[in-house]
Amino acid sequence: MVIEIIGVPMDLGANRRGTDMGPSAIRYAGLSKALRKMELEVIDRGNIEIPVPESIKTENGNLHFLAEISKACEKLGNVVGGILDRENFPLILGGDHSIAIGSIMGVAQKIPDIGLIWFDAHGDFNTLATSETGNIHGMSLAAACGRGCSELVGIGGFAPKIKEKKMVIIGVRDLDPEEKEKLKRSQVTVYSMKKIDELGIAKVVEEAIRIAGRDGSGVHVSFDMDVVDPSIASGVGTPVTGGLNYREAHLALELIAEANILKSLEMVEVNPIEDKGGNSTAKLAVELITSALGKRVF
Ligand code: HAR
Ligand code: MN
Ligand code: MN
Repeated sequence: MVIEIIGVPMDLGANRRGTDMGPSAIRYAGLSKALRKMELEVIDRGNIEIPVPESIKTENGNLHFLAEISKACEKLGNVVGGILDRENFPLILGGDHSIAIGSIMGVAQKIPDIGLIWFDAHGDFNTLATSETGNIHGMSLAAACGRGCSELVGIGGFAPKIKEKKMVIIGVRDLDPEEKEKLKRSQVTVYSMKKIDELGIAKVVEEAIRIAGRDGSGVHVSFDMDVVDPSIASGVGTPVTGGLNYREAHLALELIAEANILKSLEMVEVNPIEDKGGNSTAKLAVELITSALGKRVF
């Protein structure tokens, strides 16, 4: 399998700087080397060009940096589509989670009926009407469902990108009040941390694979590093206590690898500025990527 890496140094969708350095941090943590050690072929396509926030003069008041994010997502979607056309595997490095709109555009364009497994402490199910921040990284899953403003929803010229019935969120523990209600009324399947505590991560992921992977069209995994507990992943933009532990995070991705359903993967929200342990969050991201791509101890 040939892995094509594409970095998206995006922080326009979040309220603090730093996730723009995520792709560098993950590369610096030894990503290519780790993948080549697994005998995977790796092509690094570099980064999508993203404007620096301080250089943007007129900013959309309600949806922060809407025009710039839409444009970047469209570009990313086309790059991801190209990787799939070459029958290679897209590995997308974020960047804040707004980039998922672009990743999903690219995958859904090439693989109709793709499923989605979304690991996150958050729901990212806001729209302008419900968001308390105006930050687009809190709206990207909703946009992929066809919910929200037309600029985001219509990226790539089609909507919804994926059917809600084939979307699963794992690890949620921080939802805004209206976001929660909207998510409850949707057809997205949500496994909160409470559910993981009750059922165990293996059972939850097994169910997620069944739901997102039904009809055999494969899944895209969008992995927000803040799903992992901040005690081992401090370098994220919006940490929330009570997340996945080290083995739960690995096992989730190991089970997905074993199921042979993974069509593309993105790792987002690594913010090395916030990291309390050197570059430990990016290092964990590299390890988790190897698990998702099939690294086996035995
Ligand atoms: N729900 C909040 C908002 O809409 C927090 C956004 C989430 N932050 C993320 N995304 N890292 O998962 O602004
Ligand atoms: Mn997120
Ligand atoms: Mn999050």
